[in-house]
Amino acid sequence: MTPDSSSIPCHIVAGPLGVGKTSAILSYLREHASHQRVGVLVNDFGPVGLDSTTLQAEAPGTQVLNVPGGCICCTMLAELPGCIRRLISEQALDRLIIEPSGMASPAQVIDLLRSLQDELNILLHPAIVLLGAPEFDEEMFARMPFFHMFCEAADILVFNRCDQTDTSKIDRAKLWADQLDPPKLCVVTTTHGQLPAELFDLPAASPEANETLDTSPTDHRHNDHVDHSHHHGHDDDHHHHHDPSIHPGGFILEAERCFEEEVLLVNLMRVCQQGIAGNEVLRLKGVFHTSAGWQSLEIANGEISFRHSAHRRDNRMEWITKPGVVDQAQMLMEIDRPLNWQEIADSLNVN
Ligand SMILES: Nc1nc2c(ncn2[C@@H]2O[C@H](COP(=O)(O)OP(=O)(O)OP(=O)(O)O)[C@@H](O)[C@H]2O)c(=O)[nH]1
Ligand SMILES: [Mg+2]
Repeated sequence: MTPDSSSIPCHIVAGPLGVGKTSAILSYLREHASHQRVGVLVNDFGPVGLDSTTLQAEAPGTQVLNVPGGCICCTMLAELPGCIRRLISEQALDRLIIEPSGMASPAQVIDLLRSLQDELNILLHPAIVLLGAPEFDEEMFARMPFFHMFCEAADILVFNRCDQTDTSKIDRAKLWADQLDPPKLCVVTTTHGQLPAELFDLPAASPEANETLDTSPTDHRHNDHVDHSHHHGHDDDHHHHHDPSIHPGGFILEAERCFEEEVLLVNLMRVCQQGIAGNEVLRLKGVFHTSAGWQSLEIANGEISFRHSAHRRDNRMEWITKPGVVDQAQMLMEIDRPLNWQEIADSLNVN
């Protein structure tokens, strides 16, 4: 059975932590949400769901649903069918976009969605997978199962954050990607997740196409080869890809609480550079009511960024640390700690 023509086109936008998945979805919504009813399902790594907050604030007409956290790499699989049912029962959708957590195996999400196509009346379109152009390294990509997992699952491979590296690396990445076997449907280089709109109109894979193939780039059989070997102690039969030394955390605080902007920024800079109590902060994102208005603050790829946010409902933040856990109280103490100017001067080597 194949889904009929009324099926809702369904797109997966996957990729490692902080690579630009939400940016890519936002970029699509900015262009298309005024004339399409788009539903977005986001599976954030943490317990709070910052991405759905951002998407809701920046694309107000869009139906956004957060697939709640739990085990950071596999919750989505259990919750996904129910969440899709909820989204499509609330409103007739022209398109459904799914952002799996950067810790999730995209192949597992694709397998699940494929098996649900008829039941949910969705039609799975080519999987869009983003990788960071600055991180491109032929040897590392070939050697590390983590990158393999993303590359193999991609039908459309996107090298994002091209503004953060030089053109020779971008050219090398593209050349490398063009030679992958089976070949990708399309390889794109971009910044801030800006994708050509046509990518979302590339046809879905048909089972027949998978059987004929010489170049069949939409062939998903390669998903079978993804390494599912890393198993770590759940009593169900899920196989996990995430490093067990990676720990998510998060909090939500009332909107009335107002943070000093300067204090937040300086403390976040320290947290980004030095970590917390021997733990590296791999990713952090939050929206805060600050003395300078509502701000969205992030640590991604070892850099801090901040901008105004349209969110007003509450202060919220989530993070991932390694190798130890950083709990809510500890994180709050770190980011709201009174500034010690002597310590700051020392760390900057200023007398
Ligand atoms: N300089 C630069 N920054 C980018 C680019 N794309 C995204 N960013 C920034 O990188 C940070 C992470 O981007 P997101 O779109 O949230 O990434 P994500 O993959 O959804 O992150 P997670 O859902 O947490 O895994 C944000 O601060 C973005 O503004 C890019 O091409 N260049
Ligand atoms: Mg995201």
